[in-house]
Amino acid sequence: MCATCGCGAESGAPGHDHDHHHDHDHHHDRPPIETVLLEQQVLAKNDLLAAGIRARLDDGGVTALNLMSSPGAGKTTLLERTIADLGSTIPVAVIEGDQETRLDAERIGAAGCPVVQVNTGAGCHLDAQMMRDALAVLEPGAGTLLFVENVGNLVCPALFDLGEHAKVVIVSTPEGADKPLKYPHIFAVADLVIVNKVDLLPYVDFDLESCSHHAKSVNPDSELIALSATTGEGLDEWYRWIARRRSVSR
Ligand SMILES: Nc1nc2c(ncn2[C@@H]2O[C@H](COP(=O)(O)OP(=O)(O)OP(=O)(O)O)[C@@H](O)[C@H]2O)c(=O)[nH]1
Ligand SMILES: [Mg+2]
Repeated sequence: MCATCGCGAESGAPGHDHDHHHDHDHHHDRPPIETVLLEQQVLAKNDLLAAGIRARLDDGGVTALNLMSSPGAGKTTLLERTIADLGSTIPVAVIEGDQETRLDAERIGAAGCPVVQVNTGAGCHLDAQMMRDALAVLEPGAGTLLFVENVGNLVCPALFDLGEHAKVVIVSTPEGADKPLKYPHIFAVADLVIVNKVDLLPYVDFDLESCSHHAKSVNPDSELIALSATTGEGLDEWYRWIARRRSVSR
């Protein structure tokens, strides 16, 4: 199991090289403190790499947004819709993170957008090294709005800075309004919480006000937008939020 995020990935698993040169715990005589220090080192190394990526994106005039959610909350659907609506006026590019397959990259490519797929194997999140490798292939030009679709998971992606300018957490109405309370770490680092699938509100037990209240209780600075990536309801507010982020990072 990966000691950094506890995700179950083996040390050295494809896409999950956290520099695991340690042996694991009780089989050896190492004091537990060493594991803690190693975790700190892995995250510190990631943060350093991420800071370099952010500086290069700033220099290149690229605004990067990291989309995170549980599997199936609607990240790719929202991206397809956003590319269709903004792609003719803004250069958009996407880095797709999934454990396996190129399915999401194919959907984004079909929407007419440059895309790189990163497969993390047993890993449960993207990290700054993967982001750097993907950027070397993608080479986004000045003014690009770069979306990163993280691996579907509300836990580990919270830990890893990718050098993005903002983190967006999507929760969809069938998942329940309690998600900010149950997965507080990811909501604590979110700049924006999107409640997706509001078209299903008549059919599911989801209280938008409680979700908003829970999100604010975990992170008073986060904003919240309710929308439907399929019907288009609420998308205008999402596009206004993107425009504000682009003007801030420029
Ligand atoms: N009713 C409804 N369904 C939606 C909406 N957005 C996405 N879906 C559906 O939800 C399912 C999952 O959507 P995806 O966009 O693939 O979700 P994802 O977050 O990218 O999933 P992973 O990449 O596997 O983590 C698909 O069947 C979508 O059609 C929405 O606003 N309303
Ligand atoms: Mg997806």
